Parts: sequence; C-alpha cells; structure tokens
Amino acid sequence: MPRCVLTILPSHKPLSHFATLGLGGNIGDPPVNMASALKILGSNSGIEIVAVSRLYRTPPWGNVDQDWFYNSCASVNTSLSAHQLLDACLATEVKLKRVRKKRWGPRTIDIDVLTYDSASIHEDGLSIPHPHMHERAFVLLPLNDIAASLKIRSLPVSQWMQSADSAGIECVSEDDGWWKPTSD
Ligand code: GSY
Repeated sequence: MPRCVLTILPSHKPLSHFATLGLGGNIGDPPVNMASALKILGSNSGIEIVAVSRLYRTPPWGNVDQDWFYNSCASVNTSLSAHQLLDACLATEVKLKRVRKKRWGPRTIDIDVLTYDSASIHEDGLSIPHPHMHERAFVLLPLNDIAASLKIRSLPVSQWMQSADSAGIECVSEDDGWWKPTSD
C-alpha cells in the first residue's frame, strides 16, 4: 500500500498588479539611497522589480533654492494592494532614515507610487495616478525609459514627455544597472 505524503507548499500570492514608482532625493548621497531603496523593496516577497530607469540629475522643482535632485523610476509586479505598496514605500523611507525639512524642500529619499494598474484612487494620503506626474519632466523622463506607452489621463507617457519642460535635466548613468552592485 503506497504511503500518502502530504507536502505543504508555501502559499505565494501571484504578483498580479503592475505599478510604477518614482524615486528622488537631494540630501546626502541620493543615488546610494535610491539603490538601497530598490534593494529593500525588491526583498519584499510581494514586490518584484521589473525595470529601473536610467538615473537623472534634475533641477529642483517647487522650491528652486535647494540642491539639484537625482531622480529615477521603477516598475514592479506586486501582490500588494495600492495601500500596502505605499506602506512598503514609506517603511523603506523610514529604514533609510528619511529627512525632509519642509514641504517641497530638500529630502534624503522620496518614493512615490505613481501608478497602480489603471486605478484611479483619490483618498487621504494616496492619490493615484500621482497628481502632477504628467507635468513634471523629472518624473516623465525616467518613466519614459521603462513605460513609454503607459497611459496617464488617457495619454501615453511618451506624449506627456514631449510637452514637459526638461531644461537642465541630465542623464547621469550609462544604463539601467546603476542601482546594482558592481561585480569586481
Ligand atoms: O516630488 C518629489 C520631490 N521633489 C523633487 C524631485 O524629486 N525632483 C526635482 N527635480 N524637484 C523636486 N521637488 C520636489 S518637492
């Protein structure tokens, strides 16, 4: 009589949602902070990093009397809800000891949920698509690297990018591998 063996497999929720994130900072070493943020987020079992844009150096928007920012975008597959994904981003900012002195002011690291599937969510603390993302070249240029055809307010990112003011923005990485450790 064959013995019946019961194998209990860990239950993994499918990473069935597609979201995009915006990362930036202008205090300390922003590229290092952004790379650490991507590694922390990617180590969450509910988040898989799909693509990361090149790294950009961008003039400050809003309060112009501050250092230039570094910005990038990432796309992820996730099993988390939009709120859980935002919480993961906020927890990552806390882990990296985010410092933000004032609204629109300097910060060590900022991680925004830009889009989540094609959801439109406008609640306290969570606005998706991220308001004004379609107007800001520091979001649109990196996002265009990884999701040019993604529609924001009915138009693709590539089209929004054409009308954004990208004056001064420099691409400072050769490719999308800037956040990965180099193998010697
Ligand atoms: O909204 C994100 C923080 N932020 C940025 C930014 O990430 N990049 C640039 N260039 N200017 C900014 N102003 C603020 S506030």
